[in-house]
Amino acid sequence: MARPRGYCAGVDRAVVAVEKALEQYGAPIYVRKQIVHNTHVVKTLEAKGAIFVEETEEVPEGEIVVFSAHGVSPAVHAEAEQRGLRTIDATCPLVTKVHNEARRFAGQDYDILLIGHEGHEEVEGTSGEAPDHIKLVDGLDAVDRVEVRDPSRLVWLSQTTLSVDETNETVARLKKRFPALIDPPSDDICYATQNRQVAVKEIAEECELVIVVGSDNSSNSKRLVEVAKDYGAAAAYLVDNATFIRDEWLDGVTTVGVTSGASVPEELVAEVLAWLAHRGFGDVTEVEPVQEKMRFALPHELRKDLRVP
Ligand code: 0CH
Ligand code: SF4
Repeated sequence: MARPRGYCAGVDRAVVAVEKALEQYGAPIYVRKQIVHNTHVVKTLEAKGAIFVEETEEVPEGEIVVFSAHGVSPAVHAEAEQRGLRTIDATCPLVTKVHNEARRFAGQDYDILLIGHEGHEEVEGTSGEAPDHIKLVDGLDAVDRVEVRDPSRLVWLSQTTLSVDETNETVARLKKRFPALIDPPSDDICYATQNRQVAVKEIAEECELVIVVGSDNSSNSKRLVEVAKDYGAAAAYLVDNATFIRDEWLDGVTTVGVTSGASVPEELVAEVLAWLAHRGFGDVTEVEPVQEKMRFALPHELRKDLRVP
């Protein structure tokens, strides 16, 4: 077992924000996009009265809408205001930090090379802060294609949930092409993404199989599968829950590694452990190379209304 794994502070805050909003204001509470990229979390909140929508235009006027942990562009805030919606912004503070960096550098007329995955909600939100200044760099191959206005006034920023190693490679290649490229003031790949990668690296080499619990659309969970393979796991698979594990994956295996993405509730990991124990893999050791203690306060729009904040 790799530790840290599972919920990060930003996911915990976002999920609790929806739960508290349901308790405080009553159902329905609308949520724009999946609050975090986890099927089980979304289904559980739906059962409690949350309604997930793709865009704010689907939310009836005057209702409450929660923005997901991945963040939204200023245009989405403006649309919500225009429609008279009450908003609770569950954007992780570490995503907001990247938005602030983007605004600041764009204000100084830098072009910003944003390393991230095309179409990912976080990238759409961050890009929306300064669409004229931000160019997306999606992977190593995109480095040679990106066009900038002035190569002497360039900074790179990134999505918070990328592979640290792959991003370092992309930055190295960008710097070859643009020697004046400057680094962000602090890491954009967040502490939780980094720590989960450090922990899976520690166990990967000893494992013939690594099971990563997480949903298909979860960037940070998918990166854990890649990192496990890069660091010596013979095989690594992403599973939404224990029912997706196949018996044949255990053929010839003596040691299994288990971890989970930042949007994954621990109960899903417990079910995977039970599945493994049932098949003779009941002797569990936890490896914890980094200790995590981060916590974030709930969104202020909600805190002010809570009787016991
Ligand atoms: O890893 P991604 O960004 O796809 O999102 P997730 O699985 O919901 O994990 C939480 C990260 C939220 C924003 O950084
Ligand atoms: Fe925040 Fe990082 Fe968690 Fe994303 S993965 S919600 S940036 S702490």
